Amino acid sequence: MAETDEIEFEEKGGTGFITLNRPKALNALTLGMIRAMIPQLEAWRDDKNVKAVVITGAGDRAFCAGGDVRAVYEAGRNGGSLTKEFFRDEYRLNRMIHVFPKPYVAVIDGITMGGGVGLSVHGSHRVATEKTMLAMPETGIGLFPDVGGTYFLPRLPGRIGLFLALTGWRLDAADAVYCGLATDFVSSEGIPGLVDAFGTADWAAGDAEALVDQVIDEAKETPGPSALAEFREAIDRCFAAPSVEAILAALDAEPGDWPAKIARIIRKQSPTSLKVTFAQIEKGAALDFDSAMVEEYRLSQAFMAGADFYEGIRAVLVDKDHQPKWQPGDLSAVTPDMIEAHFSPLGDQDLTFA
Ligand code: QUE
Repeated sequence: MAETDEIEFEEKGGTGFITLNRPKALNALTLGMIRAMIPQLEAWRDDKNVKAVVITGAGDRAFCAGGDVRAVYEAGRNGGSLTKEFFRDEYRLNRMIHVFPKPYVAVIDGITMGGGVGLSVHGSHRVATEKTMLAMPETGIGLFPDVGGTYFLPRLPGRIGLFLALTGWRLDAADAVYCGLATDFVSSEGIPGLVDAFGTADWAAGDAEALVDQVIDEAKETPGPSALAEFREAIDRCFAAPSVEAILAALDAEPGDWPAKIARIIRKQSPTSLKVTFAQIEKGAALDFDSAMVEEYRLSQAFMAGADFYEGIRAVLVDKDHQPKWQPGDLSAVTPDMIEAHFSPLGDQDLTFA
């Protein structure tokens, strides 16, 4: 039994079911949920009677809206240890999903942001629905796209990863499948049937991976055309520029309403977040998964020591005025030394994997 009712685990017919159970908070991920999920995944990994894991969110709005950044914000203001512990254990959980040896199916039937992407994208299967709204919006709260973003964003097609990272652009199911962030589309109405099918599957029939593919294939539909695909050429052109400033100049020079809208969005984000994120995604292309997570932990601790995360959470989640006053307020004031300092090793505080 888990010690928290914020997350539920159930084993049924060879499948381990995880339910994120904070529907009023859009299933935002708490340290307690992370700490309950890690040993449960270890147990299911080692239990030969468990053939696959399925993770869903309770309620009808969200898979998972992100990490419980409000609690991290409170800890950071009060000298609490959650600023260290939350990211450490969250990234360890992301890695555990990445190396999980059995099918891991995330049903992203609703809002899936930040930490929610980290609970889904590293698994073998991500099922999107018409309610899916997927984003990495961290530059808008003075943070950076973590939970493995260092690894998965540079590996998306073309320059889409950097585009998502700098803008926090919201993807629908068709966009998410187009990018590869989702693997399949099933209508929301078909989800209960899909989940039931995992609980009643005949795993004796053979290979678990093949059976999971077959269960999903029987439920899947086509998500329709991706709106993002239409802007792919402009994204690849503009986001290939060699700096955040150069990307903005390229967007300003591009004809049409869409590039202007994208430039407006980027100009609202934290300048520090933008420049560190640009460097993060560039460096991440060459990093293996574990090195990417070690680097992310360094970044998380640098952001906890800065100002913009607290201002971002204040503006977006506490006061909800959506008028953050970033420090510095201009891209030109964020120097190369300031950016590089975010990547400094933490010595005996560096992230390790037990
Ligand atoms: C960026 C984010 C998050 C966000 C909004 C952003 C995030 C997050 C939440 C969130 C939303 C609703 C809740 C909650 C948290 O919002 O990570 O507890 O009820 O968790 O712009 O990264």
